[in-house]
Amino acid sequence: MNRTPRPQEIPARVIESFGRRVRIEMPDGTRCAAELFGRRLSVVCGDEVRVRPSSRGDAPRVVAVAPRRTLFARTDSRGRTEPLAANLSLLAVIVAPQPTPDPFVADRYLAGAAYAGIEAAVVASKTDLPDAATPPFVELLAEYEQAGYTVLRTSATTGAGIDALRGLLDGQLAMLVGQSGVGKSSLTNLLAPESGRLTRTLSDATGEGRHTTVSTALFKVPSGGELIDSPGVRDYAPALVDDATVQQGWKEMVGLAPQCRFHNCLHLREPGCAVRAAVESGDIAARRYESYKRLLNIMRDLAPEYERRRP
Ligand SMILES: Nc1nc2c(ncn2[C@@H]2O[C@H](COP(=O)(O)OP(=O)(O)OP(=O)(O)O)[C@@H](O)[C@H]2O)c(=O)[nH]1
Ligand SMILES: [Mg+2]
Ligand SMILES: [Zn+2]
Repeated sequence: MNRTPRPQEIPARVIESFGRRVRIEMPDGTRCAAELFGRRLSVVCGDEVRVRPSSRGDAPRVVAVAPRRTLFARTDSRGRTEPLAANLSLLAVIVAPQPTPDPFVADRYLAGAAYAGIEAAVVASKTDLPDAATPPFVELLAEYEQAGYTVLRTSATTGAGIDALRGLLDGQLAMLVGQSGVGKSSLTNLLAPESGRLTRTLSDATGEGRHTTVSTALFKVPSGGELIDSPGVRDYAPALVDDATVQQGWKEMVGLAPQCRFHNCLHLREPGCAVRAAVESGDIAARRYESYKRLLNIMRDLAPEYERRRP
């Protein structure tokens, strides 16, 4: 019998994902579209996979996913977890003076990274804009520094801070996240010139983002490291965690919690709370504390949604 041998499975990496559409990179560096084998297989950008090479010209098939070192996800409005990227080591939360920043989105991204065991940093973009020097934005960045996060100030237009950003990304698999229009793709094009990401070119009178980027895609940074550009969001909620874990997403609270009178203090109305004392003395920014309470409420609201949907 003259049977064609079954083609061998080879390792590859998912470098772009858009729903169930994926692109992969083969060990020899070639990149192509791939199909997912089986309905239950779910992969995201950054996944290490095994593929069955194409035969007769059809697309290679992803047949298996390697265990993930980290999985960054979000919760949708129905309490379901949606994976966004795999194997990240760093989440770069981009905040810009325009469009109008929503600090709660940035806070929740920082929290989501912590819950997933991923380092996080704040990257201010568009520092060339006059609004970057006005109080709301300056204070926002100061809050993150006070909380203990690395804060870089950059501009894709002038190139300011880009070397520092390269330094931050070196050796990392980092994803750039943030509201639509903050300049994620502009930074990606600067850091990884091969990427050729589409950025919004027309001036937008409202200053609101327009969701230019639709896919999540990974690129090598020639100076070291890799980055993933992702679609901008209006909102973000981390994958569900229990009440006691929510505070882990606030760097400035983690060190203080052991000083609370009750070991299971949620820093709400409990007596002898070290976190609330720090808020009162100004050591913890009041806005950050409000943001913590908001996420605690969001998690409590979303959990029943999820429970209700369970079979
Ligand atoms: N002044 C100034 N404008 C910038 C800078 N970086 C980006 N922009 C502008 O901001 C707009 C949005 O930039 P994008 O890079 O498309 O933003 P994005 O975060 O990728 O947006 P989404 O893909 O929709 O999430 C574009 O009009 C850019 O030209 C900057 O450093 N300074
Ligand atoms: Mg973009
Ligand atoms: Zn407390």
